[in-house]
Amino acid sequence: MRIILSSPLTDQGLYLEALHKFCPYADIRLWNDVKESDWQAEYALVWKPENQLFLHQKELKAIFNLGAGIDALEKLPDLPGDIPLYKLRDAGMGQWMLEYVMYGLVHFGRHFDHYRHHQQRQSWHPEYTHSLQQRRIGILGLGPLGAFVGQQLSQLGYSVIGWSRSEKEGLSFEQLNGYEHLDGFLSRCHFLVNLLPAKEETYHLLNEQRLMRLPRGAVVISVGRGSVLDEHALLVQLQTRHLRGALLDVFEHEPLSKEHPFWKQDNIVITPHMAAPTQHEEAVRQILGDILDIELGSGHNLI
Ligand code: OXD
Repeated sequence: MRIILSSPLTDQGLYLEALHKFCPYADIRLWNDVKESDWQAEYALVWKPENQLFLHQKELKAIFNLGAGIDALEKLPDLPGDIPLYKLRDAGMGQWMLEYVMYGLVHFGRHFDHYRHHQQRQSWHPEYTHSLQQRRIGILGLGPLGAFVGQQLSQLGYSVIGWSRSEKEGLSFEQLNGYEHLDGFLSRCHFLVNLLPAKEETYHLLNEQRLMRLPRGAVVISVGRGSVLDEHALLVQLQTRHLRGALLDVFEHEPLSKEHPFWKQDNIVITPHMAAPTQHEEAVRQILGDILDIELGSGHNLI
């Protein structure tokens, strides 16, 4: 089996290590090492690769995106449209995402941001709060990660509601589907977790009018793609205190520029797109399983 790997912005050595461990007989090469040659791969494992790769590699049977979001890959002009494209589904990222979301719930839900300010003023000041289980957590986007986070939270006893365009099967929590139910969904979320991908139809989906639908004092946790949120509208809702706070891991433009007003907004917590890093071994395991399915003629996990 011939595999080409191109993930120039990450540690490719970790993928190589996992590939050699689980697939010792495969011929695995880095794009940089073969781009001047005629060597052709059957499978490409990529994360933000050069467009050139797809002009050179003409025998690919499938392309694997080494992440959950395929927005960067889809922007490449020469990404072949006729070769199956796979993305990472959970591959170990779900647990990381869950922990990140739980941090946001506790940080704002239990007023840790206030205590930080109290500490700076040496002020002993316990604050009344609702139990987190009395608040509703809305999961916007029920792909593999959204479904995982929602299921886990609901099993822990939290009140969870999900929204996606079309109905997802096998979920044990309430879901609303379709744009006609989006406003109703938002109006019930004390915590809104954005796990939507970047697509034309999700661009600025959370605009001013929709953010206003959230109950007063709601918290936004954004971990899907930044372009889903109209950042200016979010800032206004946070400044007017219609929204209680936001934990943001993804932004419309990354890295977030030094001038961006989010940095100085006291009720925003910023993290640098680290909520759910790809787990190399789990990712490689999932991909090799998919390759086996393809080789056996039962590949079915297309996007
Ligand atoms: C992903 C990401 O899409 O890291 O997996 O954002």
